[in-house]
Amino acid sequence: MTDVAERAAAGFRTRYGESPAGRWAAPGRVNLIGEHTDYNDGFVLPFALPLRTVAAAAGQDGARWTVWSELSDETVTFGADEVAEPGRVTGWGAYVAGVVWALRDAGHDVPGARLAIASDVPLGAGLSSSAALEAAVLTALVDLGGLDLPAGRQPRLAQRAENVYVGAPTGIMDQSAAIRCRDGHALFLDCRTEEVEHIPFDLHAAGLAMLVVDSHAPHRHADGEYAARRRSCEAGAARLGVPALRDVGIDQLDTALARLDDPETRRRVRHVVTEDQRVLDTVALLRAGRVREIGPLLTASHVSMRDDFEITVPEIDTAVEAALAAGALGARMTGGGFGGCVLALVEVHAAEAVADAVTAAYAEKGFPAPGHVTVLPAGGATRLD
Ligand code: GAF
Repeated sequence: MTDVAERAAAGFRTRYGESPAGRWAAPGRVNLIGEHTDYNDGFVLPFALPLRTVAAAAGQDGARWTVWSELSDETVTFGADEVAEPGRVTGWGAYVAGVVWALRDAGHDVPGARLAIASDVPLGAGLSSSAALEAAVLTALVDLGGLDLPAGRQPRLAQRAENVYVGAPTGIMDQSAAIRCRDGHALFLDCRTEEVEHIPFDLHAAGLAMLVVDSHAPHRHADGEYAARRRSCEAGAARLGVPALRDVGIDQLDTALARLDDPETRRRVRHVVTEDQRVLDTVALLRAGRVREIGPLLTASHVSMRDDFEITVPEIDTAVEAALAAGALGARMTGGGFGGCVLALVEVHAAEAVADAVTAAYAEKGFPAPGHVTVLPAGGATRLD
């Protein structure tokens, strides 16, 4: 297939009869570790994928936005009325309208624009295609309008587009990854302060590879279950009298759990508190250059998601178990859960064998074949030309 940036430019030329003023790219992400910790004010450690969404764009007069996407080969047009309040544009166009709405709501004078979108980030695989779209559009509009919005403030705005305009109650991880990640590094993000540290993550030098297995599991009730997990965490924090579960340290966990009568809330709290600690432990190992030692933390994260947070599904657990049995150093589901992808940290020479073992385990259980790819950490949103 043609390069994604070329497809965006070609789409722009076909749709609008001229060349774009520029092209902006933003990546999908995987989360190395730190799941469902972002909306608990905790820690996450995602890295950007070399799969990107590209917006080819140019200004147009007035408060008018026209967006074509190669995915549906549809054009969506909206104006000031549709971005006056959330929810007026629906479907994929809502992510674009949401960005315009959030910028205007924050007081920015958003330029009218024509956009053409192309993407290599698969939809529905838990690789954050929505944040990639938001980030590509946001950076395009910021540049076209010369808006005063530094990269550090962009994720919160893109998150508002998703939370308020689209109506999905996500945390800030995905938008931060799409905007702030750096090539060759994982992004250590404190979701309360939004401080970041770029942690070198040189798999190649360590003789390792990161295998991403797409479970191809249908997302079963993912939206409702995500919101339910969020409510449980908030209930747990309220019961413990802290602003967020991030405020419960690992050394206070046992005392905190003893104060919670509801076993389900106890399990949810235990996941978040231990997961925050696993992020900190992973960061410490990576800072010390001990990359292969993070494997057990990845696997422990998976067990916690499976048993305490209860967000895995049979296809995902099968992939993790098969990867570990075939020699992966660690494996875990990545992303919001109920489907999506599994990460397996493997020796470079073992990547194919581990992928084959997962495929064989799927066949044995009668699941549709999984997809797989090995990835290296890539950079965040950027202007291409
Ligand atoms: C989804 C959300 F969008 C993120 O904010 C995060 O909560 C993640 O699930 C779970 O870690 O990707």
